[in-house]
Amino acid sequence: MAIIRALLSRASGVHFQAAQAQKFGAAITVPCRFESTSLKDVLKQKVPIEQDNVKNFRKEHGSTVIGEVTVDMAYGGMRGIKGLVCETSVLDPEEGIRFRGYSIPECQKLLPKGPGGQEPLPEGLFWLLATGDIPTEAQVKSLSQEWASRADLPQHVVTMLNNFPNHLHPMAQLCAAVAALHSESKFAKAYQSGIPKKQYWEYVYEDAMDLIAKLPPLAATIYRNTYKDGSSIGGIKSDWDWSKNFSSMLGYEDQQFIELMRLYLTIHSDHEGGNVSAHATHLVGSALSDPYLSFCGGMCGLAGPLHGLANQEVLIFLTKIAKSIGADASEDKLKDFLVSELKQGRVVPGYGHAVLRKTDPRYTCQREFALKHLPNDPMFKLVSNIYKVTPPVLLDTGKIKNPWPNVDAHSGVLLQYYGMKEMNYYTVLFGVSRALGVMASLIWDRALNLPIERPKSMSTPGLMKLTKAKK
Ligand code: CMX
Repeated sequence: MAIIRALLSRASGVHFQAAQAQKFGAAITVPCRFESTSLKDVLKQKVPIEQDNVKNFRKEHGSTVIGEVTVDMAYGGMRGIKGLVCETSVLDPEEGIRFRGYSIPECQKLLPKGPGGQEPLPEGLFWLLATGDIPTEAQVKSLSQEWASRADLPQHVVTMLNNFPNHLHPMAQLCAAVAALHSESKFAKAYQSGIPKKQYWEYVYEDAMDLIAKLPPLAATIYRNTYKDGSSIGGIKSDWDWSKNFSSMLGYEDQQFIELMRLYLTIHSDHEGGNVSAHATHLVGSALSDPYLSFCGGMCGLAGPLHGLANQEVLIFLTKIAKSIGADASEDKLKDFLVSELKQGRVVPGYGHAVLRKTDPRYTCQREFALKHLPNDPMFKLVSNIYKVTPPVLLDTGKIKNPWPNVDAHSGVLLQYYGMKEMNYYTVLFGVSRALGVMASLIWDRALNLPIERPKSMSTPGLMKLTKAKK
Protein backbone atom coordinates (compact mmCIF):
# COMPACT_ATOMS: atom_id res chain seq x y z
CA MET A 1 0.00 0.00 0.00
CA ALA A 2 2.77 2.41 0.99
CA ILE A 3 4.57 1.68 -2.28
CA ILE A 4 1.40 2.33 -4.30
CA ARG A 5 0.86 5.61 -2.45
CA ALA A 6 4.49 6.48 -3.08
CA LEU A 7 4.19 5.77 -6.80
CA LEU A 8 1.00 7.80 -7.02
CA SER A 9 2.67 10.77 -5.43
CA ARG A 10 5.55 10.99 -7.90
CA ALA A 11 6.48 14.56 -8.71
CA SER A 12 9.03 16.53 -10.69
CA GLY A 13 12.67 16.14 -9.70
CA VAL A 14 12.13 12.43 -9.12
CA HIS A 15 14.49 11.13 -11.78
CA PHE A 16 17.21 13.61 -10.89
CA GLN A 17 17.01 12.62 -7.24
CA ALA A 18 17.11 8.92 -8.03
CA ALA A 19 20.08 9.31 -10.36
CA GLN A 20 21.99 11.38 -7.82
CA ALA A 21 21.19 8.92 -5.07
CA GLN A 22 22.38 5.95 -7.13
CA LYS A 23 25.58 7.69 -8.17
CA PHE A 24 26.64 8.49 -4.61
CA GLY A 25 25.31 5.48 -2.79
CA ALA A 26 22.74 7.49 -0.87
CA ALA A 27 20.10 5.69 1.12
CA ILE A 28 17.17 6.76 -1.03
CA THR A 29 15.39 3.62 -2.04
CA VAL A 30 12.03 5.12 -2.98
CA PRO A 31 12.59 7.49 -5.88
CA CYS A 32 9.50 9.56 -5.35
CA ARG A 33 8.36 12.61 -3.50
CA PHE A 34 5.68 12.39 -0.84
CA GLU A 35 3.31 15.32 -1.06
CA SER A 36 2.14 15.62 2.56
CA THR A 37 3.41 18.72 4.37
CA SER A 38 3.59 16.73 7.60
CA LEU A 39 7.09 15.29 8.02
CA LYS A 40 5.77 12.66 10.40
CA ASP A 41 3.19 11.48 7.85
CA VAL A 42 5.90 11.20 5.21
CA LEU A 43 8.13 9.24 7.60
CA LYS A 44 5.25 6.97 8.54
CA GLN A 45 5.05 6.01 4.89
CA LYS A 46 8.80 5.68 4.42
CA VAL A 47 9.76 3.81 7.58
CA PRO A 48 8.13 0.45 6.71
CA ILE A 49 9.59 0.57 3.19
CA GLU A 50 13.07 1.22 4.54
CA GLN A 51 12.68 -1.42 7.27
CA ASP A 52 11.85 -4.01 4.61
CA ASN A 53 14.72 -2.86 2.47
CA VAL A 54 17.26 -3.24 5.30
CA LYS A 55 15.73 -6.54 6.42
CA ASN A 56 16.02 -8.03 2.93
CA PHE A 57 19.51 -6.64 2.43
CA ARG A 58 20.71 -8.13 5.73
CA LYS A 59 19.06 -11.45 4.91
CA GLU A 60 20.97 -11.65 1.63
CA HIS A 61 24.29 -9.99 2.57
CA GLY A 62 24.44 -10.10 6.38
CA SER A 63 27.63 -12.16 6.35
CA THR A 64 29.37 -10.44 3.42
CA VAL A 65 32.80 -9.13 4.51
CA ILE A 66 33.14 -5.34 3.98
CA GLY A 67 36.58 -4.55 5.36
CA GLU A 68 39.44 -5.48 7.61
CA VAL A 69 40.80 -4.17 10.89
CA THR A 70 44.50 -3.66 11.57
CA VAL A 71 46.37 -3.14 14.83
CA ASP A 72 47.02 0.49 13.79
CA MET A 73 43.29 1.07 13.33
CA ALA A 74 42.61 -0.16 16.85
CA TYR A 75 45.22 2.24 18.30
CA GLY A 76 44.49 4.96 15.75
CA GLY A 77 40.98 6.15 16.59
CA MET A 78 39.31 3.48 14.44
CA ARG A 79 40.12 5.41 11.23
CA GLY A 80 38.64 3.77 8.17
CA ILE A 81 36.84 0.92 9.97
CA LYS A 82 33.44 0.42 8.35
CA GLY A 83 31.55 -0.24 11.56
CA LEU A 84 28.63 2.19 11.59
CA VAL A 85 25.46 2.76 9.61
CA CYS A 86 24.49 6.39 8.92
CA GLU A 87 21.73 7.06 6.39
CA THR A 88 21.78 10.84 6.31
CA SER A 89 25.12 11.74 4.72
CA VAL A 90 28.33 10.28 3.32
CA LEU A 91 31.77 11.94 3.44
CA ASP A 92 34.07 11.39 0.49
CA PRO A 93 37.75 12.17 1.31
CA GLU A 94 38.29 13.97 -1.99
CA GLU A 95 34.91 15.53 -2.65
CA GLY A 96 33.56 16.26 0.82
CA ILE A 97 30.11 15.85 2.24
CA ARG A 98 26.97 14.76 0.37
CA PHE A 99 23.69 15.05 2.21
CA ARG A 100 21.53 12.11 1.05
CA GLY A 101 23.53 12.17 -2.18
CA TYR A 102 23.49 15.95 -2.71
CA SER A 103 26.63 18.13 -2.60
CA ILE A 104 26.58 21.53 -0.88
CA PRO A 105 26.30 23.48 -4.20
CA GLU A 106 23.42 21.18 -5.21
CA CYS A 107 21.67 21.82 -1.88
CA GLN A 108 22.22 25.56 -2.34
CA LYS A 109 20.55 25.27 -5.72
CA LEU A 110 17.72 22.88 -4.95
CA LEU A 111 16.57 23.54 -1.38
CA PRO A 112 13.87 26.19 -0.79
CA LYS A 113 15.08 29.66 0.19
CA GLY A 114 13.80 32.29 2.62
CA PRO A 115 11.79 35.25 1.21
CA GLY A 116 14.15 37.26 -1.00
CA GLY A 117 17.08 35.07 0.08
CA GLN A 118 19.59 33.02 -1.87
CA GLU A 119 20.81 30.59 0.79
CA PRO A 120 19.03 27.31 1.57
CA LEU A 121 16.76 27.06 4.59
CA PRO A 122 18.02 24.53 7.19
CA GLU A 123 14.44 23.28 7.49
CA GLY A 124 14.79 21.97 3.92
CA LEU A 125 18.07 20.30 4.76
CA PHE A 126 16.47 18.59 7.77
CA TRP A 127 13.63 17.34 5.58
CA LEU A 128 16.18 16.05 3.10
CA LEU A 129 18.25 14.34 5.82
CA ALA A 130 15.17 12.76 7.39
CA THR A 131 13.44 11.59 4.20
CA GLY A 132 16.01 11.56 1.39
CA ASP A 133 13.78 13.90 -0.64
CA ILE A 134 14.22 17.53 -1.63
CA PRO A 135 11.18 19.15 0.01
CA THR A 136 8.68 21.51 -1.55
CA GLU A 137 8.28 25.13 -0.40
CA ALA A 138 5.06 24.10 1.39
CA GLN A 139 6.80 21.27 3.27
CA VAL A 140 9.57 23.62 4.42
CA LYS A 141 7.08 26.29 5.46
CA SER A 142 5.17 23.76 7.54
CA LEU A 143 8.42 22.76 9.32
CA SER A 144 9.20 26.43 10.10
CA GLN A 145 5.73 26.81 11.60
CA GLU A 146 5.93 23.55 13.50
CA TRP A 147 9.30 24.42 15.04
CA ALA A 148 8.00 27.88 16.02
CA SER A 149 5.05 26.21 17.76
CA ARG A 150 7.30 23.81 19.74
CA ALA A 151 9.91 26.38 20.83
CA ASP A 152 8.78 27.15 24.41
CA LEU A 153 11.38 26.43 27.09
CA PRO A 154 10.30 25.00 30.45
CA GLN A 155 10.70 27.54 33.25
CA HIS A 156 13.21 25.39 35.17
CA VAL A 157 15.56 25.44 32.18
CA VAL A 158 15.28 29.24 31.85
CA THR A 159 15.95 29.61 35.59
CA MET A 160 18.93 27.27 35.31
CA LEU A 161 20.36 29.27 32.38
CA ASN A 162 19.79 32.55 34.22
CA ASN A 163 21.67 31.21 37.24
CA PHE A 164 24.81 30.19 35.38
CA PRO A 165 27.77 32.48 36.06
CA ASN A 166 28.79 34.19 32.84
CA HIS A 167 32.33 32.81 33.09
CA LEU A 168 30.89 29.30 32.49
CA HIS A 169 31.77 28.41 28.91
CA PRO A 170 28.72 28.64 26.59
CA MET A 171 29.20 25.00 25.52
CA ALA A 172 29.06 23.82 29.15
CA GLN A 173 25.87 25.89 29.56
CA LEU A 174 24.43 24.30 26.41
CA CYS A 175 25.21 20.75 27.50
CA ALA A 176 23.76 21.24 30.99
CA ALA A 177 20.58 22.93 29.74
CA VAL A 178 20.00 20.30 27.04
CA ALA A 179 20.36 17.55 29.65
CA ALA A 180 17.79 19.37 31.83
CA LEU A 181 15.33 19.28 28.90
CA HIS A 182 15.09 15.58 29.70
CA SER A 183 12.07 16.61 31.80
CA GLU A 184 10.22 17.16 28.49
CA SER A 185 11.10 13.83 26.91
CA LYS A 186 8.10 12.13 25.35
CA PHE A 187 10.27 9.14 24.50
CA ALA A 188 11.40 8.62 28.12
CA LYS A 189 7.79 8.77 29.31
CA ALA A 190 6.54 6.44 26.60
CA TYR A 191 9.37 3.98 27.32
CA GLN A 192 8.44 3.96 31.01
CA SER A 193 4.85 3.24 30.06
CA GLY A 194 6.03 0.18 28.12
CA ILE A 195 5.39 1.05 24.46
CA PRO A 196 6.41 -1.61 21.91
CA LYS A 197 9.76 -1.27 20.12
CA LYS A 198 8.17 -0.55 16.77
CA GLN A 199 6.80 2.73 18.16
CA TYR A 200 10.13 3.99 19.51
CA TRP A 201 10.98 6.04 16.47
CA GLU A 202 7.74 8.02 16.65
CA TYR A 203 8.52 9.27 20.16
CA VAL A 204 12.14 9.92 19.27
CA TYR A 205 10.78 11.93 16.33
CA GLU A 206 8.65 14.03 18.72
CA ASP A 207 11.62 14.72 21.00
CA ALA A 208 13.86 15.47 18.01
CA MET A 209 11.38 18.03 16.68
CA ASP A 210 10.97 19.61 20.13
CA LEU A 211 14.71 19.72 20.72
CA ILE A 212 15.43 21.37 17.35
CA ALA A 213 12.65 23.89 18.02
CA LYS A 214 13.91 24.72 21.52
CA LEU A 215 17.58 25.10 20.64
CA PRO A 216 17.39 28.66 19.21
CA PRO A 217 15.73 30.19 22.32
CA LEU A 218 18.01 28.14 24.56
CA ALA A 219 21.15 29.15 22.67
CA ALA A 220 20.02 32.78 22.36
CA THR A 221 19.42 32.92 26.13
CA ILE A 222 22.99 31.70 26.69
CA TYR A 223 24.26 34.43 24.34
CA ARG A 224 22.28 37.23 25.92
CA ASN A 225 23.01 36.16 29.49
CA THR A 226 26.72 35.72 28.87
CA TYR A 227 27.38 38.73 26.66
CA LYS A 228 24.38 41.10 26.67
CA ASP A 229 23.26 41.59 30.28
CA GLY A 230 20.48 39.01 30.02
CA SER A 231 18.12 41.12 27.92
CA SER A 232 14.99 39.31 26.66
CA ILE A 233 15.25 37.15 23.54
CA GLY A 234 11.79 38.38 22.47
CA GLY A 235 8.97 36.30 21.03
CA ILE A 236 9.01 33.73 18.26
CA LYS A 237 7.19 34.59 15.02
CA SER A 238 5.33 31.67 13.48
CA ASP A 239 5.65 33.13 9.98
CA TRP A 240 9.44 33.47 10.21
CA ASP A 241 11.87 30.70 9.38
CA TRP A 242 14.03 29.00 12.03
CA SER A 243 17.21 30.99 11.19
CA LYS A 244 15.42 34.35 11.05
CA ASN A 245 13.83 33.72 14.44
CA PHE A 246 17.18 32.59 15.86
CA SER A 247 19.03 35.64 14.47
CA SER A 248 16.40 37.96 15.92
CA MET A 249 16.54 36.21 19.33
CA LEU A 250 20.32 36.69 19.30
CA GLY A 251 19.72 40.38 18.54
CA TYR A 252 20.74 40.42 14.84
CA GLU A 253 18.20 41.80 12.34
CA ASP A 254 20.58 42.40 9.38
CA GLN A 255 19.31 40.52 6.30
CA GLN A 256 22.82 39.40 5.39
CA PHE A 257 23.41 37.99 8.87
CA ILE A 258 20.12 36.06 8.56
CA GLU A 259 21.30 34.71 5.21
CA LEU A 260 24.63 33.76 6.78
CA MET A 261 22.75 31.91 9.54
CA ARG A 262 20.71 29.99 6.96
CA LEU A 263 23.89 28.89 5.20
CA TYR A 264 25.78 28.27 8.45
CA LEU A 265 23.02 26.18 10.04
CA THR A 266 22.65 24.17 6.83
CA ILE A 267 26.30 23.29 6.24
CA HIS A 268 27.28 22.41 9.84
CA SER A 269 24.39 19.97 10.25
CA ASP A 270 25.84 16.62 9.30
CA HIS A 271 29.18 14.99 8.44
CA GLU A 272 28.28 11.29 8.32
CA GLY A 273 28.24 9.08 11.42
CA GLY A 274 31.81 8.68 12.69
CA ASN A 275 32.67 12.23 13.80
CA VAL A 276 32.72 12.72 17.56
CA SER A 277 29.43 14.61 17.96
CA ALA A 278 27.43 12.36 15.62
CA HIS A 279 28.97 9.17 16.95
CA ALA A 280 28.49 10.20 20.59
CA THR A 281 24.82 11.06 20.00
CA HIS A 282 24.27 7.74 18.23
CA LEU A 283 26.17 5.80 20.91
CA VAL A 284 24.29 7.32 23.86
CA GLY A 285 21.00 6.90 21.98
CA SER A 286 21.77 3.23 21.42
CA ALA A 287 21.32 2.70 25.17
CA LEU A 288 17.81 4.15 24.67
CA SER A 289 18.75 7.29 26.57
CA ASP A 290 16.30 9.90 25.30
CA PRO A 291 17.21 12.33 22.47
CA TYR A 292 18.00 15.19 24.88
CA LEU A 293 20.54 13.12 26.80
CA SER A 294 21.92 11.66 23.57
CA PHE A 295 22.36 15.12 22.07
CA CYS A 296 23.95 16.32 25.32
CA GLY A 297 26.55 13.56 24.87
CA GLY A 298 27.18 14.73 21.31
CA MET A 299 27.56 18.35 22.42
CA CYS A 300 30.08 17.41 25.13
CA GLY A 301 32.18 15.98 22.28
CA LEU A 302 31.61 18.95 19.98
CA ALA A 303 33.04 21.15 22.77
CA GLY A 304 36.52 19.64 22.25
CA PRO A 305 39.19 21.78 20.50
CA LEU A 306 39.99 19.06 17.95
CA HIS A 307 36.32 19.01 16.91
CA GLY A 308 33.73 21.85 17.07
CA LEU A 309 35.63 24.12 19.42
CA ALA A 310 38.15 24.62 16.61
CA ASN A 311 35.95 27.47 15.28
CA GLN A 312 36.61 29.39 18.51
CA GLU A 313 40.30 28.47 18.38
CA VAL A 314 40.60 29.78 14.81
CA LEU A 315 39.37 33.24 15.76
CA ILE A 316 41.69 33.31 18.77
CA PHE A 317 44.51 32.28 16.41
CA LEU A 318 43.64 34.96 13.84
CA THR A 319 43.43 37.63 16.54
CA LYS A 320 46.83 36.53 17.85
CA ILE A 321 48.32 36.83 14.35
CA ALA A 322 46.72 40.26 13.82
CA LYS A 323 48.14 41.48 17.14
CA SER A 324 51.63 40.07 16.81
CA ILE A 325 52.47 40.53 13.09
CA GLY A 326 49.43 42.46 11.76
CA ALA A 327 46.37 41.29 9.76
CA ASP A 328 48.16 42.45 6.60
CA ALA A 329 51.39 40.58 7.33
CA SER A 330 53.40 39.37 4.33
CA GLU A 331 53.25 35.72 3.32
CA ASP A 332 56.83 35.22 4.56
CA LYS A 333 55.99 36.62 8.00
CA LEU A 334 52.87 34.45 8.17
CA LYS A 335 54.90 31.41 7.27
CA ASP A 336 57.44 32.15 10.03
CA PHE A 337 54.59 32.59 12.51
CA LEU A 338 53.05 29.22 11.58
CA VAL A 339 56.39 27.42 11.74
CA SER A 340 57.03 28.83 15.20
CA GLU A 341 53.55 27.75 16.40
CA LEU A 342 54.19 24.21 15.14
CA LYS A 343 57.62 24.15 16.79
CA GLN A 344 55.91 24.92 20.11
CA GLY A 345 53.76 21.80 19.64
CA ARG A 346 50.54 23.67 18.78
CA VAL A 347 48.08 22.74 16.06
CA VAL A 348 47.00 25.14 13.34
CA PRO A 349 43.28 25.26 14.12
CA GLY A 350 40.92 24.94 11.18
CA TYR A 351 43.38 22.81 9.20
CA GLY A 352 43.48 19.04 8.81
CA HIS A 353 40.79 16.41 9.00
CA ALA A 354 40.47 12.77 9.96
CA VAL A 355 38.69 11.86 6.70
CA LEU A 356 38.94 14.74 4.21
CA ARG A 357 41.99 14.96 1.96
CA LYS A 358 41.07 18.16 0.06
CA THR A 359 39.76 21.62 0.95
CA ASP A 360 36.46 21.17 2.79
CA PRO A 361 33.54 22.26 0.55
CA ARG A 362 32.04 23.81 3.69
CA TYR A 363 35.12 26.09 3.75
CA THR A 364 34.70 26.83 0.05
CA CYS A 365 31.05 27.87 0.27
CA GLN A 366 31.80 30.17 3.22
CA ARG A 367 34.67 31.66 1.21
CA GLU A 368 32.24 32.27 -1.66
CA PHE A 369 29.86 33.98 0.77
CA ALA A 370 32.73 36.19 1.97
CA LEU A 371 33.84 37.03 -1.57
CA LYS A 372 30.29 38.13 -2.31
CA HIS A 373 29.54 40.09 0.86
CA LEU A 374 32.78 41.09 2.61
CA PRO A 375 35.64 40.91 0.07
CA ASN A 376 37.55 43.79 1.69
CA ASP A 377 37.30 42.74 5.33
CA PRO A 378 40.87 42.66 6.72
CA MET A 379 40.23 39.45 8.69
CA PHE A 380 38.83 37.74 5.58
CA LYS A 381 41.97 38.80 3.71
CA LEU A 382 44.05 37.30 6.52
CA VAL A 383 42.08 34.02 6.24
CA SER A 384 42.74 34.04 2.47
CA ASN A 385 46.47 34.61 2.99
CA ILE A 386 46.65 31.83 5.58
CA TYR A 387 44.97 29.55 3.01
CA LYS A 388 47.85 30.27 0.60
CA VAL A 389 50.62 29.76 3.14
CA THR A 390 49.48 27.00 5.48
CA PRO A 391 49.18 23.81 3.33
CA PRO A 392 52.89 23.76 2.29
CA VAL A 393 53.98 24.55 5.87
CA LEU A 394 51.90 21.67 7.21
CA LEU A 395 53.12 19.34 4.46
CA ASP A 396 56.71 20.19 5.38
CA THR A 397 56.17 18.56 8.78
CA GLY A 398 55.95 15.26 6.91
CA LYS A 399 53.28 13.81 9.16
CA ILE A 400 49.99 15.60 8.46
CA LYS A 401 47.66 13.64 6.19
CA ASN A 402 45.47 16.57 5.19
CA PRO A 403 47.03 20.05 5.02
CA TRP A 404 43.82 21.71 3.77
CA PRO A 405 41.32 23.90 5.65
CA ASN A 406 38.18 22.49 7.24
CA VAL A 407 34.82 24.15 8.01
CA ASP A 408 36.12 25.86 11.16
CA ALA A 409 38.85 27.81 9.35
CA HIS A 410 36.28 30.21 7.95
CA SER A 411 33.11 30.44 10.01
CA GLY A 412 34.30 32.82 12.76
CA VAL A 413 35.49 35.45 10.31
CA LEU A 414 32.02 35.73 8.81
CA LEU A 415 30.40 36.03 12.24
CA GLN A 416 32.80 38.71 13.48
CA TYR A 417 32.16 40.77 10.34
CA TYR A 418 28.48 41.08 11.28
CA GLY A 419 29.33 42.03 14.87
CA MET A 420 29.30 38.65 16.62
CA LYS A 421 32.80 38.86 18.05
CA GLU A 422 32.27 36.59 21.08
CA MET A 423 34.35 33.69 19.83
CA ASN A 424 33.65 31.41 22.81
CA TYR A 425 30.07 31.32 21.60
CA TYR A 426 30.78 30.06 18.07
CA THR A 427 30.66 26.36 18.91
CA VAL A 428 27.12 26.79 20.27
CA LEU A 429 26.02 27.84 16.76
CA PHE A 430 27.74 24.74 15.38
CA GLY A 431 25.82 22.68 17.97
CA VAL A 432 22.44 24.15 17.04
CA SER A 433 23.10 23.14 13.45
CA ARG A 434 24.50 19.71 14.33
CA ALA A 435 21.16 18.87 15.97
CA LEU A 436 19.62 18.62 12.49
CA GLY A 437 21.92 15.83 11.36
CA VAL A 438 22.16 13.83 14.55
CA MET A 439 18.44 14.00 15.26
CA ALA A 440 17.53 12.88 11.73
CA SER A 441 19.94 9.98 12.25
CA LEU A 442 18.57 9.12 15.68
CA ILE A 443 15.03 8.84 14.27
CA TRP A 444 16.34 6.30 11.74
CA ASP A 445 18.45 4.50 14.37
CA ARG A 446 15.23 3.68 16.22
CA ALA A 447 13.16 3.11 13.07
CA LEU A 448 15.72 0.52 11.95
CA ASN A 449 15.90 -0.88 15.48
CA LEU A 450 19.69 -0.58 15.68
CA PRO A 451 20.88 -2.28 18.88
CA ILE A 452 22.95 -1.02 21.79
CA GLU A 453 26.46 -0.31 20.52
CA ARG A 454 29.18 -2.55 21.94
CA PRO A 455 32.35 -2.98 19.86
CA LYS A 456 35.05 -5.35 21.09
CA SER A 457 38.05 -3.73 22.77
CA MET A 458 41.44 -5.39 23.22
CA SER A 459 44.29 -4.96 25.69
CA THR A 460 47.85 -4.63 24.37
CA PRO A 461 48.79 -8.13 25.65
CA GLY A 462 45.63 -9.44 23.97
CA LEU A 463 46.56 -7.79 20.66
CA MET A 464 50.12 -9.11 20.94
CA LYS A 465 48.84 -12.60 21.50
CA LEU A 466 46.41 -12.29 18.60
CA THR A 467 49.14 -11.13 16.23
CA LYS A 468 51.71 -13.60 17.65
CA ALA A 469 53.98 -10.60 18.29
CA LYS A 470 57.27 -11.08 20.10
CA LYS A 471 57.51 -9.07 23.36
N1 CMX B 1 48.21 21.46 12.93
C1 CMX B 1 49.27 20.83 13.48
N2 CMX B 1 49.40 19.49 13.50
C2 CMX B 1 48.43 18.77 12.93
C3 CMX B 1 47.31 19.35 12.31
C4 CMX B 1 47.20 20.76 12.34
N3 CMX B 1 46.16 21.41 11.82
N4 CMX B 1 46.51 18.38 11.81
C5 CMX B 1 47.12 17.21 12.11
N5 CMX B 1 48.27 17.44 12.79
C6 CMX B 1 49.20 16.45 13.34
C7 CMX B 1 48.47 15.57 14.34
O1 CMX B 1 48.37 16.20 15.60
C8 CMX B 1 49.33 14.32 14.32
O2 CMX B 1 50.48 14.61 15.07
P1 CMX B 1 51.21 13.44 15.94
O3 CMX B 1 51.54 12.34 14.97
O4 CMX B 1 52.38 14.13 16.52
O5 CMX B 1 50.20 13.00 16.97
C9 CMX B 1 49.75 14.24 12.84
O6 CMX B 1 49.62 15.57 12.32
C10 CMX B 1 48.91 13.28 12.02
O7 CMX B 1 47.56 13.67 12.14
P2 CMX B 1 46.51 13.33 10.99
O8 CMX B 1 46.44 11.85 10.84
O9 CMX B 1 46.80 14.14 9.77
O10 CMX B 1 45.17 13.92 11.60
P3 CMX B 1 44.15 13.23 12.61
O11 CMX B 1 43.15 12.46 11.82
O12 CMX B 1 44.85 12.52 13.71
O13 CMX B 1 43.48 14.52 13.27
C11 CMX B 1 42.37 16.62 13.34
C12 CMX B 1 42.49 15.28 12.61
C13 CMX B 1 41.21 17.40 12.76
C14 CMX B 1 42.10 16.36 14.82
C15 CMX B 1 43.70 17.39 13.18
O14 CMX B 1 43.93 17.66 11.82
C16 CMX B 1 43.75 18.70 13.97
O15 CMX B 1 44.13 18.67 15.15
N6 CMX B 1 43.38 19.86 13.32
C17 CMX B 1 43.32 21.11 14.03
C18 CMX B 1 42.03 21.20 14.85
C19 CMX B 1 40.82 21.35 13.95
O16 CMX B 1 40.78 22.18 13.05
N7 CMX B 1 39.77 20.56 14.23
C20 CMX B 1 38.48 20.68 13.53
C21 CMX B 1 38.17 19.51 12.60
C22 CMX B 1 36.83 19.67 11.98
C23 CMX B 1 35.74 19.46 12.99
O17 CMX B 1 35.61 18.34 13.51
O18 CMX B 1 35.02 20.41 13.30
